[in-house]
Amino acid sequence: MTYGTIATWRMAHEGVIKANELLKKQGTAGDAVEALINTVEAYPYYKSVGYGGLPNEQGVVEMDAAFMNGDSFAIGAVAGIQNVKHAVSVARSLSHDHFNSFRVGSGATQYAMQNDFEIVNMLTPRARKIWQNRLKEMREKNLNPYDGHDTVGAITLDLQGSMAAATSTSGLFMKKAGRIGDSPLSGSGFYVDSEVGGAAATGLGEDIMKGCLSYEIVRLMADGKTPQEACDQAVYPFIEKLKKRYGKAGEFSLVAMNHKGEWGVATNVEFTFSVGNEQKASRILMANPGPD
Ligand code: SD4
Repeated sequence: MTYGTIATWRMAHEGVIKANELLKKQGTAGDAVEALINTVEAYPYYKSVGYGGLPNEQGVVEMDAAFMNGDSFAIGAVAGIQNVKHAVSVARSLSHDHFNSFRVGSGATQYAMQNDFEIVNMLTPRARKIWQNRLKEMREKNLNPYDGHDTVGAITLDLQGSMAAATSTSGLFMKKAGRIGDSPLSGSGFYVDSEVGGAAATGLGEDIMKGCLSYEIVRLMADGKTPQEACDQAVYPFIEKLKKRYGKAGEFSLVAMNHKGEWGVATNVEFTFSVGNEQKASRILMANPGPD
């Protein structure tokens, strides 16, 4: 038995180190993935996740997050949640309920308040400044409002052979109020089955959800593909299909890990990610855009 972690973007690096420490000491995949995402959520300088995340066009930080247990398939998710420091922990807590396990907007925030999750104003002075500057720039230059967006998505494997997946994001900067991306959607933003493996996504949610790409990667791994083969076969043909039928495709980056700790990545942008395992607590790697 081995353990391992893979997570999207450079911002996950410190969280991957933390997850790896837990996994090494027999921690569970669920605890490790939550600790990883919490680390990213708490860091105010990451502009697309948790505290310090950039707001919607009205200046409100609305976050999406999810948690999945690869043994039981239990899923918890929140979308458009406000004023909650650790959206992924709320999602994990919801995953213990059979009913009402995906909550949006005020219902999600209410649940967090009733269950003593940390409530804070998520709009930091820095994020407010960036939002104000962007509003001004948009007025002056007639720009597309959307600019900059990333999700932390992670898969963990523990020494007992259990796996977990989780995501957290403030979504698209300058999104419309109530807009929700792929990150809280099972099968699109994330999926994990401990007997097979898991996958998680970052990129343009509106396009990622058209292909249910996280589920597709896990399905291909179940068919015997390596994580890299599964990523290649799920992601690149779908991007081509989208371009052909829809005329364009947004940004896609997916990471995957199987139940043996092997991993794979597919992306159509320059993409950094972090991998941890028994050999090394965390390695930051870069993937270049794949087949065009
Ligand atoms: C979303 N997938 O809300 C997220 C944002 C993201 O890189 O990951 N961008 O659509």
